[in-house]
Amino acid sequence: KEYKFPEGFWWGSATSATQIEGAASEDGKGMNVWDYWYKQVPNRFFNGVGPEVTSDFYHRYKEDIKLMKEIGHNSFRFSISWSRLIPGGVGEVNKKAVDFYNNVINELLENGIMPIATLFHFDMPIEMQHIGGFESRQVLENYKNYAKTCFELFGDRVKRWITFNEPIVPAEGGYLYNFHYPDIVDFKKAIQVCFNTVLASAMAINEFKKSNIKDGKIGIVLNLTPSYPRSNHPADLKAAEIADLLFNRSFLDPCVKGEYPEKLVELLKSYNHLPVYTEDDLELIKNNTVDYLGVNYYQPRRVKAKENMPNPYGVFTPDWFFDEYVMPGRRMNPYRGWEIYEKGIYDILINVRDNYGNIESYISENGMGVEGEERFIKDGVIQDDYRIDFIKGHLIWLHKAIEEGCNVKGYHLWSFMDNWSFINAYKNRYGLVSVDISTQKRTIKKSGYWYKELAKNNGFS
Ligand code: BGP
Repeated sequence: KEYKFPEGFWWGSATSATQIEGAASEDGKGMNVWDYWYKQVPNRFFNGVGPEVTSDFYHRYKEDIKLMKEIGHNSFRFSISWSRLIPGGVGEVNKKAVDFYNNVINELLENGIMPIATLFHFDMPIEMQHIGGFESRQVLENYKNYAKTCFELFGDRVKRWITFNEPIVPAEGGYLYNFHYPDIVDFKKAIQVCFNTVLASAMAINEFKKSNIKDGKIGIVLNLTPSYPRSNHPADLKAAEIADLLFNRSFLDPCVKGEYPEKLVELLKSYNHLPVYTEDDLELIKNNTVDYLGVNYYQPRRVKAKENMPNPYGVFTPDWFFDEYVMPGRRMNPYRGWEIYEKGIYDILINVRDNYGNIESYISENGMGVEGEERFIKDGVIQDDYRIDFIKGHLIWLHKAIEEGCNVKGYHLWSFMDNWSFINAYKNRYGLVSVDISTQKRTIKKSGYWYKELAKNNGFS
């Protein structure tokens, strides 16, 4: 069968500043939570490989953008580093950072690649985290001003903006499950941080509307994890519904529809865990929904009812409401450990079509992490057929969703090149282009050549 995609479909990839730029203490960049945390716990996740150099995009962006063009990209998502642009998070703009982002944007445009800029991809300036991060109203104001600065500086050329990448992840990682700084466990704070990031996103959107960017759109990128119940037993269904409310609808509803699901509000209220907010906050959220939605999809969530009553003296976390389970017969990515379930991408998009006004969307991340890819090198090229199969499998379902009327504009792979991961540094590789971190040499993988054909033919068969 031939899978053709709509004309003008965006074929590209996504990255983020901390994960590719390097130059973490060069040219006036301030410290962010990652630079700081790595110094505290260099071996906890990162195996002694920190964010100082990563894939050196800061110095090699020209060469990299040429490679993007070579492998057929017509669009590319990168993030602006707040701590590079405004060291310390507030105050003077760093001229060197402005030059760098101008160069990147201009280079992309000259190569016919549409830039999509993310304002925040997990990289809080450390000074801002030390005054409370997104728990603090002052930090929300500072984020808003940073966003405004970005629109003013780059909005004449960047027409696609993203307020946040996966905003739930810093809340989960930093306030519930110990994989981001500040590394605490506090469900109430996590909920407040979630609410405040939704609010911050609305504040940025409000600024965007006031700016004089013409023909621009602003959206958000959410990691949506369809929540599949083990069975149709009411207890399993309820568990899956709660997981969906907490992990998907807590962002999807306010960002797209401007309001929170009543069931979520009731649930949090009954546990005395509503965040602190004002009527004005709710108004602002209501009036500043996104123009489009980025969907990151890696794996589904398999949910069943709790088997054991949670310990009433234990710490209260979302795990009180459901258990995750291993679905018999599930397919795993053998090189990283996540379930592969391609239909998830279709289920997400049909849900967006039917329940979220079929808002314009695109797949902003999807990808396959692989440990030890060197073992697949033949004739100097990584023969990553598994990645090609992974992409194809998802594109077949994406194609079906589009055929059934879903308003999807593009597909971006995570990632353009191998990069530094927030939970395992360079262990798992995701790129279409490999990076040798000792020499910084780039080599296109087999998947990169395949992606080029995909983009050229606007589809595959
Ligand atoms: C997403 C993030 C990316 C990226 C990716 C891969 O959640 O938006 O920044 O890191 O996951 O995950 P990992 O690096 O943990 O394998």
